[in-house]
Amino acid sequence: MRECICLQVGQAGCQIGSSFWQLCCLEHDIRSDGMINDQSAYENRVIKDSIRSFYDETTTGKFVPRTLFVDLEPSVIDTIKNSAQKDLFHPSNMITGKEDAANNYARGHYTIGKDVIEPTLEKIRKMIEFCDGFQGFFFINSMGGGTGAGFTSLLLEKLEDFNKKCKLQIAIFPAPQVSTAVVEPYNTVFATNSTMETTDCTFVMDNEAIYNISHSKLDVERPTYTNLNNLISQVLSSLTASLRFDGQLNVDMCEFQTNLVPYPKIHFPISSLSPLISVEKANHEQLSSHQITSECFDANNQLAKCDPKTGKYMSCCLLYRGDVLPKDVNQAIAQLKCKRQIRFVDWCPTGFKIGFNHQPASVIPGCELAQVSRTACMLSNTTSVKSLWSRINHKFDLMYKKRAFIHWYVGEGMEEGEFHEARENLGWLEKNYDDIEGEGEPTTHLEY
Ligand SMILES: Nc1nc2c(ncn2[C@@H]2O[C@H](COP(=O)(O)OP(=O)(O)OP(=O)(O)O)[C@@H](O)[C@H]2O)c(=O)[nH]1
Ligand SMILES: [Mg+2]
Repeated sequence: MRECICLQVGQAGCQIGSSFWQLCCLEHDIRSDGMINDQSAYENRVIKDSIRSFYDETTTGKFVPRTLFVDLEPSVIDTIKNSAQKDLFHPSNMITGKEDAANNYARGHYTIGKDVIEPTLEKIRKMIEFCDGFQGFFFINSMGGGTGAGFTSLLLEKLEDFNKKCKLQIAIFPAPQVSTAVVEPYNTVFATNSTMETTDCTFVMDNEAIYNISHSKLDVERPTYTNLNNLISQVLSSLTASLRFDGQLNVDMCEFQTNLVPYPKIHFPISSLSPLISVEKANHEQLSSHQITSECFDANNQLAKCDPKTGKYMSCCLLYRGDVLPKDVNQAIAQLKCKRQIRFVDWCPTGFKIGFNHQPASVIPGCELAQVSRTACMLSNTTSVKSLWSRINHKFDLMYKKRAFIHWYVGEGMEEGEFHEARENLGWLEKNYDDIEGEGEPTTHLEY
């Protein structure tokens, strides 16, 4: 058995985690109390082993998500404890403190976070001990929140010391439409800087692009976090499907990293989904494998706001679900590779990584996204993501030039030098994407 552990940190992490597990349970036919719906299938051992990569099975036949919720304040986790999922998660896998990090990375990392880090690490150690063949972690957290950015960075640093297993991260980047604090650019720069060192691969989920998809493509007038989280969960579900279902070629978490990360620190793939159609429109459209493949390269289907036409792809993974034939996909890819608008670096491997899962993707009841018979999710490492870094760096600079809000961070144990260092590293990151696009090699600073 190759077990994964999901770690959801802070408000965004916990809320997205709750949505992801709802979707996961639907896909595996698990009820909100953790029991398999179709008990006869369960008794006849039709339930496949792979499900145990994400769930622990109790002696009474209950499937308990192998997951830990952590927040420095209790309200978000209390809401989950009182929701329809109240019997799903193990209560001792929900850790809360008394007081949040007040949007301050330094509070999450240096002061308030200190009280919660030991119980969290202790719990993680126990969860790993309970595994037969632990393979790695999935982190879910915001980069703009005090807990999501600061505490997650602390946790990742501490984990480095005792567990070298794979660390993948789903990182939520801030958007003006749903922003909660002016200092989010500071937190995001600190968290990204830390993540460059501590994770193997960080998937960029940009609330701005996700908000736009929800509004423009799915006709939600004023998207809420629930709407955004429905879309993020779809990516997470595709990303983990090969680990959760039997009979897949790709059964190892590290395979994503091997395929998507050409240099250790150039590890920030973006994702796209297709089709993105609302329930109302679904009856009028049935997209072919060729169309859904081609749409994955469209900026409007990306969960990150950047223009793929201005950059070059270094690598792509295409994950299909439902009624999709490999020969159709191969044909679609061959055609796309000839298109001038889609550019690749000279050394991009000729074959894309492709995954098939014959079970169609599910959608959470009430979700605005239509359930269709075939879908695709693309994960790609593209140099166009540099525009995201330059937007964040620019916002950071506007405040930092005036030394605005710095006292809040210094007051919580941070040194002013850390501002300079983190910003410099993000500058390097931006420059390295430029170098790669110009067909140079990244500078030594970003190599081992
Ligand atoms: N997609 C998505 N983004 C969220 C959600 N909740 C918060 N965010 C975003 O996350 C950032 C704020 O971080 P939070 O996760 O709320 O903060 P936190 O980690 O709880 O940290 P503190 O409350 O400061 O201790 C903002 O950019 C929000 O827009 C959510 O459920 N979904
Ligand atoms: Mg919070």
